[in-house]
Amino acid sequence: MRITDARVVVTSPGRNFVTLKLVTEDGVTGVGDSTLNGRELAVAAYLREHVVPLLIGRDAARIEDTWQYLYQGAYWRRGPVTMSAIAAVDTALWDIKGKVAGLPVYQLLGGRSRDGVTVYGHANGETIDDVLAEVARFVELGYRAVRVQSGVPGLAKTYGVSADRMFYEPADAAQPTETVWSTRRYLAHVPGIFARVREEFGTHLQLLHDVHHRLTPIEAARLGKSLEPHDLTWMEDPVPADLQEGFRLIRQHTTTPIAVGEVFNSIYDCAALIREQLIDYVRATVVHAGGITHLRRIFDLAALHHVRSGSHGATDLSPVCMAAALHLDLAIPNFGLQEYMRHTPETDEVFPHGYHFDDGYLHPPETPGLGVDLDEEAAARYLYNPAYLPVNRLEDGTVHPW
Ligand code: EZ4
Ligand code: CO
Repeated sequence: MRITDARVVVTSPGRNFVTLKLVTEDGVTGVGDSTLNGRELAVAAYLREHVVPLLIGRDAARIEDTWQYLYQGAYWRRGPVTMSAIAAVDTALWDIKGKVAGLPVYQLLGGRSRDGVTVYGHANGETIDDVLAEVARFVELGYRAVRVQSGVPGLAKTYGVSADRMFYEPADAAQPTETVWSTRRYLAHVPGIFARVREEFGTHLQLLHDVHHRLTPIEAARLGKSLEPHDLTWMEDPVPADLQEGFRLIRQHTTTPIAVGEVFNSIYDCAALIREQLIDYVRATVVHAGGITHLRRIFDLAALHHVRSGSHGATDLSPVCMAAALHLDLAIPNFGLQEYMRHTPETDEVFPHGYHFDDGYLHPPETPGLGVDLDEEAAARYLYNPAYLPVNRLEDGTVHPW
């Protein structure tokens, strides 16, 4: 079954997305997400100029072979642009295989290992009262796990705390917004927030916190220790994992579990972290880590070392990525949690999908393939709109050095 057409669609229904749609000679289609927040057009060009010409005429049934062909064949290995492009092809081929087999993709991955995929939502607020109200709202919606981010007194704007509660969007301007950071103010404030949240909501609710790579290892160790009484499910991205050995230092000092990996694009980004059991959750995703094929490889390595999955699922990961993630989450033995931020109605219109939220769980659809599509007519109505993530500076004006 040959691939006869491959279309790269850039659309901006509220935010930018890049999607690949493959078509086979017998008219079966498959979709894959390749959105790379703030660098979208680099991936679109990589696909259009360097991948699409290689796909036409290839056998759509050969998923692993195509992955190796694009990865080994590029010569230039890894990197977010390459791996997001390969991810889109891989995801679309799994979608096609499911449709041809008449099975949802999770069945091709070994079938379900659980009843539903536990997701966590984002409770953001400037003040403690805002935060408590937001956590309450997620609890009422049925969430079993909530990420808690708050404003920091003395800082004008904190990454992860949005003006628009329901559809949080950090890529907010055509020139990056500049924000000011203070580790002293942050470390002094965060533990008190979690003390209040635990007081109000008890011990059963799973709580998470995202540090967004802002600390050094010893500062992260101190934060982890100060959060131990509040029993977090994880402390996310305490330091950037460019320095994998930095996590050894954090581990020596705290039992607060650690999650990292939303910027990873390869198993080699986390091989040492996993083998040395320096983390508890790996947050790599279908779209940025080479598709279902490569992410499955990362999760299998993680399972050997008692590390769970905890995939990134912010709004810049399209419903195509979310659907693919849910099939994988449902099938693997070492699933931990899945991040879930609701998309806007405009995004949902462009990407009709059958996954649904119920009582704290997401469920992938039972339809063949991924159960998500790209409505190309609707997509054409939303033109690309340049938007960048903010740049962070210290109080003296230095660009945050890690
Ligand atoms: O910063 O998706 O855990 N979620 C996050 C997100 C990411 C954005 C980057 O594109 O940290 O808000
Ligand atoms: Co994060």
